[in-house]
Amino acid sequence: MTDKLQSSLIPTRCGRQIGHLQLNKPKALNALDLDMAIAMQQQLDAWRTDDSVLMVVISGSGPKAFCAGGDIVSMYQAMQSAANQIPEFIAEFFATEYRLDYTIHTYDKPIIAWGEGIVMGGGIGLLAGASHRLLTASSRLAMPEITIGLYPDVGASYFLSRAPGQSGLFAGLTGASLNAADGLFIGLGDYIMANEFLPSLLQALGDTQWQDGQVTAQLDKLCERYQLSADERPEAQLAVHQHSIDEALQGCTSASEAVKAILAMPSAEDEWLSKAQHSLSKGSPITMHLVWEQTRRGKSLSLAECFEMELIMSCRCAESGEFAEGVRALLIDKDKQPKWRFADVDSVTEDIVELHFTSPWEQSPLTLSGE
Ligand code: QUE
Repeated sequence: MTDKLQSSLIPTRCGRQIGHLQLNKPKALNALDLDMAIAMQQQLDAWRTDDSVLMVVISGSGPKAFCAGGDIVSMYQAMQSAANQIPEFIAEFFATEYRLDYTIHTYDKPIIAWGEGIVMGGGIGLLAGASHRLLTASSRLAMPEITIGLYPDVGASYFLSRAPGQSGLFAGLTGASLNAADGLFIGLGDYIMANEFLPSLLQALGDTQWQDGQVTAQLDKLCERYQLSADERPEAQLAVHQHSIDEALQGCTSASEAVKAILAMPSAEDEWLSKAQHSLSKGSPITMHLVWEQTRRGKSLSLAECFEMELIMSCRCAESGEFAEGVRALLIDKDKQPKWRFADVDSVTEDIVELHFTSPWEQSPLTLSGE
């Protein structure tokens, strides 16, 4: 086990235990690297068959972030040393990450995800599949990959395509920042708690007399009891824009139309919408097409099929150079002036988009649908 992932067992009054996994790289906002993902998978696999473990809690170290995403700096280095190829490290990282996310979605014991602070990209992947997703007043959820020439992965093809109305397409295209109320609205959260409530929650979990066959019902009750009341919750931003988002995007038949429709929404004195439009306007034109296409295709795919599709898409983004250029501009050189491969959404050709959905392998490194 790596010290970047802390694993502990909390005793309960009934003699059983609660597994606690803590992402422990607070200076990097707990960004998930390959070692951490492997360690999490191993621990979840072990606890799955351990009858003494009732449930699992996943949290991040410190109040600032649950998890800000994947370790894109390591991925950048791998892409640098293998231009125009799919680096082995990239395929391994994404396959490991998506298998872990899928394990969380399909785990047969409750998993509590403590989504305090920043939850972006890969952090959303750890949150989305948990059975009890706790957000707080400080939660900031986003799928901002359009900024780095990637696209919303970690199962977003599944959950964004099933979000209310056109909100999933909007969130994926703009990387919009969502608070806890928005998180509940879009289906990425279940309860809103007070900031820094985690130690009290762990205490309450240990103090509970858990009954066989009643654990989930007892846990639901406990979360309900401690959630913030309606007047203590942050104000929803996405929900108040829902009508105009749906109106703008309804009837769009292409990525190009969708992008133009969002950019044409009136946003004077609307800071949230202006910011979302700005991120979209600076984002990767290839990503715009990928988001359109993944939310279209994702609707009729199973969760396992979405992860398998995303592994192909992510590896193609690494191969094309678009992903490396986005990371370079944001985190390496920090010039924030990415030189995207295409000038605008209309210049991206159909065959380029299609390539992102075409497997480079005879046999995929990730097969979940047959399991
Ligand atoms: C868009 C993104 C990511 C991002 C910033 C964006 C992302 C990601 C990180 C990140 C943050 C902190 C770290 C780190 C990575 O930032 O996916 O290693 O320490 O992982 O605008 O998609």
